Amino acid sequence: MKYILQKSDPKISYLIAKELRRQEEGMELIPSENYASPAVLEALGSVFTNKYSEGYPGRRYYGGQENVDAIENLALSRAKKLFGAEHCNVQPLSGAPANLAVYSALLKPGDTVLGMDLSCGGHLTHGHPVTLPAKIYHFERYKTEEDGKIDYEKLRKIAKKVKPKILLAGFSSYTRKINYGAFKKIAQEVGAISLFDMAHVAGLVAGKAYPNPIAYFDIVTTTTHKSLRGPRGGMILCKKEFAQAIDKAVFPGLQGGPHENNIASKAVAFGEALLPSFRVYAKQVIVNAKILEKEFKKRKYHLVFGGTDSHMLLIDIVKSRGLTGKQAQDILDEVGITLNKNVIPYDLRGPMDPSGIRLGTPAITTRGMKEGEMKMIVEYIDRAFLASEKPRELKSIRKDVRDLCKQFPVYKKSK
Ligand code: DSN
Repeated sequence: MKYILQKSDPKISYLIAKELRRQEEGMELIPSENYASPAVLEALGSVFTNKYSEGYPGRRYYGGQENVDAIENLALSRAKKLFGAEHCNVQPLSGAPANLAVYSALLKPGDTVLGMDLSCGGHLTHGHPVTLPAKIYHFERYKTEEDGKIDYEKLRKIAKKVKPKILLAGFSSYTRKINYGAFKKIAQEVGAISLFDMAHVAGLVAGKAYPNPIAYFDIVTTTTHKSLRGPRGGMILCKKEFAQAIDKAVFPGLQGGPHENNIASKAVAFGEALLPSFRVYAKQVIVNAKILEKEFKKRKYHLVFGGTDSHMLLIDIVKSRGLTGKQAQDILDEVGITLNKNVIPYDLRGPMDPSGIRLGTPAITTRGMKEGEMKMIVEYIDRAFLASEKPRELKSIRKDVRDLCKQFPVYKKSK
């Protein structure tokens, strides 16, 4: 890639080049990360960043909107086609603002939301006490069982007891499929609005490799990066009856001028996700995750929730290798493998040094890695844990990782 910045701001240019090198030479296993295409990046860096466009297509507060409206309409129609949604809002700046917009559209302060506990795979924005929504609304939580499954009868009982206004499904470290039909039934039974946060699996849904939640939930939120491989951003899909409340909550409720450069970039990513090649990609993401599962199991690693149905694995690394999550993450950082420490259900350790590590396959699959490479990655990871006190061995694994990554260039191939 060529940077004009090289001359105008060499310090920033240097750091961008260094980050590009880190991404090219490192094995990216953080399950919420991916490599956006050069086309997605080009749209993101386009002149749409210069434009103010408060409002929605055809109803803006500033002039000069003919191109902005066309871009936003394209993003909306592509997103609706991709997921089969009745209504879409592409303006949320990211996943947290998208979820906050839904809460503020549908709830009064003090109203109850029933969502999954963070340690059992939920997400901070699903009502963790440290977040703003938790200070405004009342969050109740359901947990997973010892075997990693959700007990829907138990969930039904909790829902009947706490009478949520919103029944929330979705996760950031839960690795199993959930029963959409059961959620829908429970929501209907207790008169709740059903919400699914599909941020982690949106790309898999778009690629038809994972069940589509749209028909089951009143509202679906997502980020557009992660497995969907777009720019960093958020999106809300919903039934028509909620459209007006959602749109009002996003603007003017929570946000000002939408980031139309980001929306242009989302439109490009949705266009890419509509191509047949994206289906091949999404399928391979899951195939790769299943190979990781198999290889880790072969080496007697303890997989939380018993394994995976998606792109992501959660490993109890204390039980597996006697390391804490932070120790494991730090060792792998040394050899150029990036993943994240993560809490596990009923974790006795804190979030800064929990008992688990979380990893996934969206980014390495974008690079073109397949079954054979997955086996090598698990071998490198296991070797690194065994060699944690041996700097020379770690150095040699770092070289192996770099050599493998070099065979699967991300951006350099498009030179
Ligand atoms: N930070 C994201 C993740 O890693 O899952 C969720 O917001």
